[in-house]
Amino acid sequence: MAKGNNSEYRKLVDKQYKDLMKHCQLHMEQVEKELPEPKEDFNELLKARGISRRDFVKWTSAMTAALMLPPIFKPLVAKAAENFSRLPIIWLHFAECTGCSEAFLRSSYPNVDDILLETISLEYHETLMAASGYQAEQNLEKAVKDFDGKFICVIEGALPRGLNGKYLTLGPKGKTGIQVAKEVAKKAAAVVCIGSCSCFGGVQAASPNPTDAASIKKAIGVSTVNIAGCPPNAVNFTGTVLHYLMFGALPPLDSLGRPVWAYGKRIHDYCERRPHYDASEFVEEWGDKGALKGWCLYKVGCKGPYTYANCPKVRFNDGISWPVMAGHGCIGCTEPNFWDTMAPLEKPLPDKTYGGGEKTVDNIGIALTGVAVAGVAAHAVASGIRHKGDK
Ligand code: FSX
Ligand code: SF4
Ligand code: F3S
Repeated sequence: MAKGNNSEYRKLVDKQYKDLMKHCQLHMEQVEKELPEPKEDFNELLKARGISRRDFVKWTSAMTAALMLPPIFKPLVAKAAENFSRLPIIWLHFAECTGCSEAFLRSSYPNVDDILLETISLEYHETLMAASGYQAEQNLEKAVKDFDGKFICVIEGALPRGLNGKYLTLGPKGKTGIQVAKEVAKKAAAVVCIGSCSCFGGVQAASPNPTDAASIKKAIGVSTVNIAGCPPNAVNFTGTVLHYLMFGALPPLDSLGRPVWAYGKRIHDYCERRPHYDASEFVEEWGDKGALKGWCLYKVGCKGPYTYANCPKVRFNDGISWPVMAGHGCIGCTEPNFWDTMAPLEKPLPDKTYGGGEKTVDNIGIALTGVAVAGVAAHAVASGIRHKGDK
């Protein structure tokens, strides 16, 4: 490209980022006017938990980059973190193991993401709240009414559709999960599914699926943002909420409703064992010489070549490790129907799956990338975000 064209292009991009920043600043001013005051001062909380200003600045840089924003957005990411606890959240549980909430709540020492999750304004969360029975139901009804059109509905767990939804009933009035999900979702600004059960059906929907369990989208017909994983990484949830707070819009999603910033690449593309895959150095059985040397786990069933997620980049347990680093192959837990489609979990998929075996792994990746990218939704507005007063 000619030099002149380059500088024109640069000017255009700079202008677009400046406009986006302006939009973001105006939106956050509105958030500060419209949403309740934060219950605790975020900066005080960081200090009390021993997180230095330097650590927070480091976290801000990492989160800005993870959200695919240029560094000029760092102060805005920091501001959104300060406002995190203003956003009202109603957190519903259906057919699941509660591993997702557990994964979010348990950490050996607090980092910034943990503190964000601790301060989150949970208007209703069945596992954590003290209320039960009628009182719990009243709390839910009140929260939906008070924050109509402004709250985020977070859902863990699939919805059983068999017996007219009666495999799963809740509360003293014996409402089905489907009824509760419909009532709450229609008043929410956005529905965020946490974990592969609510995103895609998960283990409940695995064959033979006796309760006819399904994802929230399939069961009640709403658009959902899918933070996939069994359990998912807390960072993928906090980043998505920060994006919403900053822009009043959800981040771009792939064809399966997963935020592209977190699920846009394959495990296989980021994996630290990848050089061994390329050199055909494989673990052949558990505990062999290759296992001791940290070779590729493809032949003992790693499904990293078929799986979209950022696990190698963000890792789990305060960034300490992730499944492949710990020595087991990825089981594909961020993909739909992985219990059925990725089985057997400790063997490579048969050659006919995706049209080929080991030799065609990279072609599979290219084909899957095509599918994911083709479905990237234009932007948040198209993702079903609703503001009060919108029709
Ligand atoms: Fe499912 Fe989450 Fe796996 Fe468990 O709530 S995604 S079974 S970790 O707990 O829903
Ligand atoms: Fe890593 Fe698995 Fe790919 Fe091997 S097959 S490089 S272990 S993701
Ligand atoms: Fe799941 Fe594979 Fe990550 S099993 S946690 S997507 S490494």
